[in-house]
Amino acid sequence: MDSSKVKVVTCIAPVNIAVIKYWGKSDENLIIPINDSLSGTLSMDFMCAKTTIIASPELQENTFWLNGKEQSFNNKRLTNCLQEVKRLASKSLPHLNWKFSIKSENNFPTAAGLASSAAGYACLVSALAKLYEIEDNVSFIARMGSGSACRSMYGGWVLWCKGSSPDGRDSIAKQIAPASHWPEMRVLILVVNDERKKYSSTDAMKRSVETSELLKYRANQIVPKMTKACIEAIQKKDFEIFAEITMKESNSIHAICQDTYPPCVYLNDTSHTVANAVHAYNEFKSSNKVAYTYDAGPNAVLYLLDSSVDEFMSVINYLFPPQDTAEYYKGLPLSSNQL
Ligand code: 2P0
Repeated sequence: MDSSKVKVVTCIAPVNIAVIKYWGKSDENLIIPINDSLSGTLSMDFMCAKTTIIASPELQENTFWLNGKEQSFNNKRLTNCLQEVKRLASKSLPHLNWKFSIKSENNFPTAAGLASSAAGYACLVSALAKLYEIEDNVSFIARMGSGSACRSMYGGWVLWCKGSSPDGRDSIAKQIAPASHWPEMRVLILVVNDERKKYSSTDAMKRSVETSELLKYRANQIVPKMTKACIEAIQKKDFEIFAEITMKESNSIHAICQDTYPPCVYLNDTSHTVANAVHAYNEFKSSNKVAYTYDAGPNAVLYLLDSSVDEFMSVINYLFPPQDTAEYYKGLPLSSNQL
């Protein structure tokens, strides 16, 4: 291939783990959430998505490969992201209308409730923005690929404001504190099950919006207070309050999942054993030393400070001896990088 007729960009993007959860949309097409959410972005050294885009006038068609399997380009979310990125790009770019090949890979299980779509779309949109030389904040475009992806566009502690504009232009993510603000913070991921989840979070949250009366109360009454308190706890580095909010928030969305009809149950006995162990450990220590949170799957994500990692790991090893199916990634730090 003639090198003047080819453009290649590669990006990597991290996973984020919400402490205030996104659950429910007010606009399914634009992916506008019914509540704000707040997350920590993990360091890219451990779990990330990697995307390479090759653009050339010599390519005959657009192609998209995810983890070695070709995907259809006929996907509304992908088309929406592409359309928005191209709208922001300078019309004079010579490669604006070249065809391209996208290759994306995750170095961790895909669609197993480990935020793979967040890292995946954050990475794809960052790569497209780089390809088309866009400098603006493109978190609202990542959001159109997968809601939680907008939070993976920043490192550290990130707030996704639901916004109020009907076109979703102000439904964007912003960093509230870099990872360096709370460098002792660690995340422990206990992989209870790495199979694809039973119900996609997209379908499940739609069903919750349609059938759960509790969801309205959660979105309007609970989340605004929790979000404000959680931001304050992060700013003050108050782990006691941070942990309580994180666990209550996780319990809140799983209560909503139970209230959804028919219910979408993600947690299993192992998930409950881990949550019980966290409460027992915190009680033994007379303060919150560990916080659990669960997304759309049974895998436990634990937030804890560096000083608690070794001791709590020994509790986990006691409960789940290493030959058991539960695996863990030890004490992941947060990332401070902005993509
Ligand atoms: C979160 N989750 O805040 C919540 C908690 C799962 C449980 O964001 O439909 O894959 O693509 O916008 O982003 C998962 O939702 O859903 C998610 P779509 P997404 O992390």
